Amino acid sequence: MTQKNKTLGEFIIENQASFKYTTGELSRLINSIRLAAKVVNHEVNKAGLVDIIGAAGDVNIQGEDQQKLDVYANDKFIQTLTNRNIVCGIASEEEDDFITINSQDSNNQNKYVVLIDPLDGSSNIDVNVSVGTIFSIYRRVTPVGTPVKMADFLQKGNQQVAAGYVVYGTSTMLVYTTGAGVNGFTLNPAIGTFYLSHPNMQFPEDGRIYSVNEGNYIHFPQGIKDYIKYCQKEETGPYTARYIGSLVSDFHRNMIKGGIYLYPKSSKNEKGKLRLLYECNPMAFLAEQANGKASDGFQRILDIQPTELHERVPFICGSKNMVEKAEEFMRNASS
Ligand code: P6P
Repeated sequence: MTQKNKTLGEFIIENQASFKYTTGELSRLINSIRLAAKVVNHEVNKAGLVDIIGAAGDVNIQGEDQQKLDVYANDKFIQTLTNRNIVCGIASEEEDDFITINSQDSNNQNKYVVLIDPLDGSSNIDVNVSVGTIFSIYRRVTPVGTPVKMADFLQKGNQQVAAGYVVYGTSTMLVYTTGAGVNGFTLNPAIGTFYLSHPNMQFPEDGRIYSVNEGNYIHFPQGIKDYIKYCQKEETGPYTARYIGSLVSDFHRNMIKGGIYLYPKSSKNEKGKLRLLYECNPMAFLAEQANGKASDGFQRILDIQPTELHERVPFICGSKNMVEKAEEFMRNASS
C-alpha cells in the first residue's frame, strides 16, 4: 500500500510501536479527536445554512465573545474525549478552569490530559474564512487514579507526548505529531475517512512569507519593527505578507511553502495575544518536529514553565532561518 492511500486508522496502528508509551491508549485518544473533528467539520461546513453562526451570547475567560460554533466545538471535543474514557482531565480555551474526568471512578487509570483550543480563529466563521482546532496531549504527573490537579496541565511544552491541529479549510485536514515527525491527513467527506495526504511534513529552512497583523505595527517592540522593515527592504526581498487571522491556517501554509508567523507582545498586549498552553505549545511542538522553530523572541517556547492555565506569550514560529533572523533583530534591539 503506498503511503498516500493509507487511512489515519491504518497509520496509527502501523506507527503505534514508535510511541514510547503504551500503544493502545494514545491510539484511542487520537481516534477520539478524529471523531470529534469530523463532527465539528460537519457543522463548520454548513454554518452558513443553519442558525449556528453568530455569538452564543456568552463571553469566555479571554473576554472574547463566544461564537456558537466555539461552544459547539468545545462541547463535542469534551464529550468525545469523556465518552471514550481515555483522559483524566481536559483544559479548554472556552472553560475557565480545567475539567476533571471520572474522578469518582477509582478505576480511572487514565494517564493523559488534553488541552484544546476547540475553534481557533472563530472570528472568521461569519466571513467563511478557515478556522481550526488545536490540541496538546500530556501524561499526567500526579498519581494515576487520583483527581487530576493543576500541575498536570502546567507542564512545559517539551513534555508533550502528542499535539496537532484540524484545519477546516477548502479541505479538512488533521495534522499531528507524537514526537516522530509530522503527518497530515485529508478528510474524504464522502466516506468520512482521513487519508494520509502529507507524509513527513517539513518547514523549508527559509521562506519568503511573513504573517503578522501590521495594524499593530506602531505598538510592536523595536526588534519586531526592524524585522518587518528587513522583510520589506528591496535588497532582501521580495517577501510576501500573508495574514489570514487564523493561526492554524497561517501556520499550515507557512509549513508547506516556507514562512514565519509572528504575534509579538505590544504596548496593547504586554504578553502578546496567543495562549501558551493550547495554542503556542502544540504549534511549537509541531514546528520543531517539522524542522522549524518557535520562540517568544528570546527563548524556546517549549522550555517556558507555565504558571497559569490561560497565560499568553509572544509567539514567533516557522522556518528556522526566518525565526533566527527575527530573534537576531530582537536581541540587537534589546542590547
Ligand atoms: P488579531 C484567532 O483569534 C487568533 O488566536 C489566531 O488564530 C490569529 O492568528 C490571531 O488570533 C488573530 O489576532 O489580533 O490579528 O486579529
